[in-house]
Amino acid sequence: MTTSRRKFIKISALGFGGLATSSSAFSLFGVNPFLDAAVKESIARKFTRSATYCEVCFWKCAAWVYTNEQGNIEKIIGNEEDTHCNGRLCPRGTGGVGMYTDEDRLKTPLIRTTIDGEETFREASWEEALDLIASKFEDIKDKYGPESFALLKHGSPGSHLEHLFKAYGSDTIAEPAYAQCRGPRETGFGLTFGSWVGSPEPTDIRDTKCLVLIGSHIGENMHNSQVQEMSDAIDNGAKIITVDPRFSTAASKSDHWLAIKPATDMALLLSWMHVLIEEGLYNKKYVEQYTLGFDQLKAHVKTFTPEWAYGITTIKPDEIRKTARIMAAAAPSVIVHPGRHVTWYGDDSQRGRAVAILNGLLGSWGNRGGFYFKESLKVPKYPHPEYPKPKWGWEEIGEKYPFAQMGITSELVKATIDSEHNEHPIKAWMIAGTNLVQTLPQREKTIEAINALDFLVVIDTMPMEVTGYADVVLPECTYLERYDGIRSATNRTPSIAVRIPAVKPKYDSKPAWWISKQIGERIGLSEYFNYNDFEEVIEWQLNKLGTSLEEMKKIGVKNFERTSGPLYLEEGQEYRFWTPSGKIEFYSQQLADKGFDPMPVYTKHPEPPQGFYRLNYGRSPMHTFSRTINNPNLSDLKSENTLWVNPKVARILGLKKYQEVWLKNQDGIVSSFSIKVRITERIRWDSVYMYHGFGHNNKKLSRAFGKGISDTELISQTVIDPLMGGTGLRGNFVSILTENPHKNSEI
Ligand SMILES: Nc1nc2c(c(=O)[nH]1)N[C@H]1C(S)=C(S)[C@@H](COP(=O)(O)OP(=O)(O)OC[C@H]3O[C@@H](n4cnc5c(=O)[nH]c(N)nc54)[C@H](O)[C@@H]3O)O[C@H]1N2
Ligand SMILES: Nc1nc2c(c(=O)[nH]1)N[C@H]1C(S)=C(S)[C@@H](COP(=O)(O)OP(=O)(O)OC[C@H]3O[C@@H](n4cnc5c(=O)[nH]c(N)nc54)[C@H](O)[C@@H]3O)O[C@H]1N2
Ligand code: SF4
Ligand SMILES: [Mo]
Repeated sequence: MTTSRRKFIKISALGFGGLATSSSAFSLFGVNPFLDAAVKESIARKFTRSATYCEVCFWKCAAWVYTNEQGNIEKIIGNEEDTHCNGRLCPRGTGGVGMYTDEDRLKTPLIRTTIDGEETFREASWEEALDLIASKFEDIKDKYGPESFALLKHGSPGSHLEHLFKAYGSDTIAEPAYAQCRGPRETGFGLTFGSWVGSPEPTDIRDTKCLVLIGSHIGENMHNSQVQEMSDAIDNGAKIITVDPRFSTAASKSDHWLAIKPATDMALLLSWMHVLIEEGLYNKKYVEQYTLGFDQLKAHVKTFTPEWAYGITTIKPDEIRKTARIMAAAAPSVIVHPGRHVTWYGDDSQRGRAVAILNGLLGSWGNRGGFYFKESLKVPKYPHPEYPKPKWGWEEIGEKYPFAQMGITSELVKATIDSEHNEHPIKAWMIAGTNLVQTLPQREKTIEAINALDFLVVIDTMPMEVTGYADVVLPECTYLERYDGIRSATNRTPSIAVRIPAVKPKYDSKPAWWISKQIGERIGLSEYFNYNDFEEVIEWQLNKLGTSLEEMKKIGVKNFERTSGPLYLEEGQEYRFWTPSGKIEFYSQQLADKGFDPMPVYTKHPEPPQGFYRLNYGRSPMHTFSRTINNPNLSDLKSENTLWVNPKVARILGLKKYQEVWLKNQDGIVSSFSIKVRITERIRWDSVYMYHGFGHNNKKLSRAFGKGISDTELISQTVIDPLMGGTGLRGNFVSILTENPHKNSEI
């Protein structure tokens, strides 16, 4: 069985970097060609290796960068001691060197200027650009207060700039990795178990007997150790149940693929609970000892029979019963995966609750093969004066979402547009490491907000869409050219990893820590940046952790013993969860008190109108969002996305394989570019599917410009999660145009 599953992914294009074929179920992972000791030795002679952790996505695998005698980067390979990668990087991580070599990179600071009535950028010195930014920090503070300067960020540069903003007096900070990504599951699991899921998810996939994936498309979603563990679990005979309207890679490796009708997962989850309870299959001892509200839950799900769910989800009652029994048989070594990008339909925190409750019924939290108790090391804070207390921050902005735990990007956007009439006016943004134009739904709102700003500074490595809107653009050097904060990993065992520059910054680019310090010093915050080089900060922190920079340069990763106790609950162990009741809360009084459903309910979501298809999207295994599409190594592997169309739809519309089409959404928004049709049974007839991140419209991206369609530009409708403010992105519908709608216009 495993052999035929293995065959499914045929990746032939992994030519660069000397990747060999993998023996794992997911053949996308390169076997590390350096594992052989002899090869290792020869490398040691010719190459210098520097420790880093990868910034191509946010899994942060620890790696070694090999530079040759000329100082050029030859290879990046995984650090064998690292729990995030076990010595193997995903194709994106191996191709990370392309971030460094990309000749389209931002090369100098740029300042917006007007020449002959036309707005353009002119090159500037760091001195001039930083002086200008510093003066804007002062202006905003004098006129409105520091709170009116917002930071929108993602990834490593974010933490350096967060320090600057907090020292300056602003906590108006947000990132799309919350309200457009995993926020709702954190709220759902937080309300149920009292703890966030966090990253990496503490899913004990390695030892599981049954893995249930609700949407999450591990294998295309290339979060490294998770893919590796899933592959091992398959080899060890674990049952895989995948719920996805699309035949994903994970579905192809599953024992049960439930091809659910989109937007109906809640009905399936409730029905699974019904079966577990009615058939007495739930984990009785666990439920008795650790949970609260079982009787209410039992009454609540009484009518949610598989027959009821069949009418909603199109999944046969038999299949629902059978899969519930498989989970119960594996329990507690079973994982109903929390998912990660979960901002789908607006009731996402409640779907997160349903997933959490199901895990509670099965007793998987705190048990081998379910969810382990994670542990990480606290990196001591480098000494600095206390931050001033802002008068307001992200919590006060916009609509109130009582269970939001981080800044909500979309509320920040709204508050910026309306800043004239707002008691919390947002007048300036700094954007670092997030391409908001390709990332936030309702693009016209993002642009409206940008237009309403007094000042916008963007810190990026590439001339991405968002840089085009800036008043000042600052080129950051890539992760391969800089120090960054210590990576403290949350895992079965704690570990730390360091990022040491492997090469000198190309062009006139600089690291974010340096940018923060330079701005800080210009605005009277020198005492918050009491070091000459970030190396000193790391050295100080590493000494406190009982190691040194010298040691870490040699080993890259240091693993520590656990100190918080065992990975799992002992049989019958007393345990207090971090919820108000100390129990796993099936019934949530916190929700009831705030006027929300205390237990999840199914609500019907809109369906595609006649002639329209639901816009479904996901991850390209070879890319990370929009950030790698121009990467010379990775664009070679996948240069454009395609539109997955069911053969039935192709027949009705007369579409041919690879035909070029355009899309128009329910609000009349037409895609800027075309996309080629891929006719496949793997997508339902009511939806179309594409990889996210393509369709770049900045001409400065020589490889990525105009390649494929951006799903983001077609997402003009969102449904907001009333618990935490996440934006549900999957309620948009498109029609397929076969004639070029831009024939008479120029883009
Ligand atoms: N290669 C690669 N890997 C990545 C990333 C990347 O950019 N590239 N990004 C990382 C990040 S930040 C995140 S958040 C994760 C996201 O990865 P996941 O959390 O796995 O993302 P999802 O959106 O849950 O999964 C997309 C899948 O949901 C299915 N789907 C669509 N609608 C429905 C529905 O109504 N019901 C169900 N059950 N399924 C549905 C789609 O068909 C698709 O297969 O990926 C991470 N991994
Ligand atoms: N339509 C749609 N929207 C989505 C999603 C989707 O699937 N579809 N996914 C959502 C999810 S799950 C997430 S997490 C978000 C992610 O969205 P973003 O955080 O915006 O991710 P990217 O698109 O990769 O943009 C990252 C930016 O950082 C820049 N960058 C890369 N490395 C560095 C660096 O070292 N320093 C600096 N300063 N900049 C750097 C890149 O050039 C790029 O401009 O998007 C969300 N939005
Ligand atoms: S999963 Fe891949 S891209 Fe992400 S950090 Fe690891 S190697 Fe880099
Ligand atoms: Mo994400």
